[in-house]
Amino acid sequence: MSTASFSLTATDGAARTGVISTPRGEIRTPAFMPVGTAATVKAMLPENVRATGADILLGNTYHLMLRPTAERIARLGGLHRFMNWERPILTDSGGFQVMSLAGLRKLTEEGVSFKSHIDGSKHMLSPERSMEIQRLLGSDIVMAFDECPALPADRKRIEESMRLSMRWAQRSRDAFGDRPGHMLFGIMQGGLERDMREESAKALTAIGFDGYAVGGLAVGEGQEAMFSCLDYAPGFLPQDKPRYLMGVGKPDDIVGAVKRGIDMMDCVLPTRSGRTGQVFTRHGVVNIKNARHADDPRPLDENCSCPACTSYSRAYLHHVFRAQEMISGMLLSWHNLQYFQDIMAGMREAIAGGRFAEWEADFHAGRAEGDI
Ligand code: PRF
Ligand code: ZN
Repeated sequence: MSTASFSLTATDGAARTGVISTPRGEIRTPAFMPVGTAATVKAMLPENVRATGADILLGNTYHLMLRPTAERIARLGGLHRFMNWERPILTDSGGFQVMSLAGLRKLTEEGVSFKSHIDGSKHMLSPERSMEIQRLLGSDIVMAFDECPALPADRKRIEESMRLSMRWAQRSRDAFGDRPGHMLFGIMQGGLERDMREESAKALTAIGFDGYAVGGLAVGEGQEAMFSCLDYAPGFLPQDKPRYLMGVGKPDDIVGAVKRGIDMMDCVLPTRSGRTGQVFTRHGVVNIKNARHADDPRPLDENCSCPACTSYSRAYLHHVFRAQEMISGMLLSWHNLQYFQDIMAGMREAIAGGRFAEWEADFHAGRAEGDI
């Protein structure tokens, strides 16, 4: 019987590096998970996502239950085979996407009913239904079903929502059952209230999960407030289990989160920005649509190993973006994913060598604030 486990290999200050072992492969941490919402990392072939260094992708219960449905994916052999990605997949549980995307929602103790943003059809999600969908998909890392209030929110709203999420966490644990080789992660809530974060962490650790997410951040509070929360929140969680910061972030958010003890992250930023012409480089953000790139024969980033940088000029990337050619989204998504994975690899190596502070100083040096 194969199982999944986490082992820490080194720490440097609060930063950690380690490996999550699953039957579908190892996840080196700190890990960045590219987002494959609709059973595809947009504009990328799975083998090319792997080539950037990704060990794991994120999928979404909400989108897949609506289209093409979890039952259809199960009949077709599960999400891994369906999308041709045989390595680990983490799936989000759906509640967060219902709140941000669905029309007409109704929240009760039982769960949430809502109308599809695609065709207006009626659906419901509960802890039990979310666990069933994530099992049908064949997810390796299943997320508990939670509710995440937008910030700012008053203390009373944060408290009630967090306690509901903790009751749902227990129901998620009960419904998930015992599935060797698959992990179930709990999700901490509690907004920016320190005592709520502590209460949430205690509730989750009492239930017992294979990993713990910090939810409810990057929802409008700003980087400074998020970092203040991350100065204490990871410390409330068990040392020996992975910690996942959901939906984060920009390169400097990711570095600041790892510095504070986060092991895993996901964000649409590298792929979404790739499709809108925003490119992340070690010198700062490049907007490829800017006219000053039109005659520029230089690569985007001379130090990057991706095809956009090794085989094309800024002038070409500017041209195909302006002409709305499909290759534009492909090349820029690839570059951004490569850049994010290079940051993760750099941090893993620096933490292992006890050089995280030097690495971080290097990362911040030579980065411009605005567009470059
Ligand atoms: N909960 C879940 N998914 C999420 C979040 C959350 O709080 C966030 C918050 N940044 C992103 N994705 N289930
Ligand atoms: Zn590149």
